[in-house]
Amino acid sequence: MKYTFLIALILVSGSLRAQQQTPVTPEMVKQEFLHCWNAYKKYAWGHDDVKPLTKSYRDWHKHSLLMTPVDAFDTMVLMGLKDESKEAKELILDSLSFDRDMEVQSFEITIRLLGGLLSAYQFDGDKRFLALADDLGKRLLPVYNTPTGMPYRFVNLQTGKLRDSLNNPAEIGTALIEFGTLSKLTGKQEYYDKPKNAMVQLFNRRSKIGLVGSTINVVTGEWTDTTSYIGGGIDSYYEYLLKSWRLFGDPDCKAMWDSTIAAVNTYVADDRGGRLWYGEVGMNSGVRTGTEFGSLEAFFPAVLALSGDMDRAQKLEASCFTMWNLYGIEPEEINYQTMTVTDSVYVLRPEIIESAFYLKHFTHEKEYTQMGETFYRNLVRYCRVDGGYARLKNVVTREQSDRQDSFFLAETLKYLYLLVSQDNAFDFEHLTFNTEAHPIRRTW
Ligand code: DMJ
Repeated sequence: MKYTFLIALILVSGSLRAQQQTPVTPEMVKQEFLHCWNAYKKYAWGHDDVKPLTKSYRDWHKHSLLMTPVDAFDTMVLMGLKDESKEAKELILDSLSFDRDMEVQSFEITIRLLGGLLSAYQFDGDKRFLALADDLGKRLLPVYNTPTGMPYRFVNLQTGKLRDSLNNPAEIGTALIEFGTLSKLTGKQEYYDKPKNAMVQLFNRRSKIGLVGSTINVVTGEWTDTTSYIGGGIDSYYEYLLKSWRLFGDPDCKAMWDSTIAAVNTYVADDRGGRLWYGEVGMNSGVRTGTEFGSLEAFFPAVLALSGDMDRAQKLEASCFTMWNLYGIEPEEINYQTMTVTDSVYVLRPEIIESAFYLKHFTHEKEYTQMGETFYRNLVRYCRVDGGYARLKNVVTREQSDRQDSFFLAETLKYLYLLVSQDNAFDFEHLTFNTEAHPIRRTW
């Protein structure tokens, strides 16, 4: 009896080890995507998101805007999931309407839906995707009607009523990839000019040392929070300066990026004991006010790599991976001075995986595929449930919560799939990903 137990134990631990060493394949990631899509179909069809624990659904507004199908469509195309992309396409074209009397957050709708519809159009060729994008663009455009040209945060899709003049750089400066593409595809110049002007207006309000703060009043143009950093609330402003140059070849964007990144690397970067981090500083003084860094900041190695700064990109991704490994899955935020967790949730974010994908693309180093294997295994282990993938309320206790954002299918699984795929599986050079991982091709 004793021996049988011992042998069983040896066999189980042997097979566990073998399992751990099995390479993670693109097919394995595809199966996880299908697991989520099938849960959406079963429990949330026609709604925005599936709720993975209660196996129900969540809508952002009083009418669904099909967040998950629109956000996930191009991932299906990239994964070669023909049946699934066909059913998502039918659902979108049959039932998505923006003629709704409801207020939406312009930033979220732009990156997820406008970006998703434009890449769907470019991949699929069906003009109805472009017509939907054009209709949405027209309804969002009133946000730019402010004295400064920087947008309000919320707009009613039917009435054009605006709300919330206190905005942040990310929500002000994250629209040119989507609206600029819409402009090129429809020939309507104002789609390019308004978001570009908003970026320029924001850049023009940088401090003497070249930094932006975190909250600005778009009516008066006054900063109401002068903390500068790279994380949520500013993050994709930096990303879009660089990527708009890459996608449109707009020299103003390149000049704004060059000056901004120099200031960020001078003041916000924090090299401590051989590790690179980016914390918080005052935008006017450059004096350090905080040493917090988190899962949103983990997008920065990708941007640094795309700009050609491989040294900082690799160093920063190594720091991000240390953060991930503190508890086997990354917390929302840590204090990198004390290496303690300051916000313990994990909301299925993609950024660290996105950065590993960019680094693997540029360096071809195995280290990044190996990181991908760790990400895959920990995600499956801690977040996978019958109804899809659940957020973690706490990365230390691993307690789950009932939400799966559409970016898990649009970004997290897409970047993971690309990370474990062959280097040449994807035409990286001719595509620019928006901040929600929707790949846009320069066809104009
Ligand atoms: C996504 O919606 C986008 O990547 C955005 O830029 C930041 N937050 C989420 C993912 O974490």
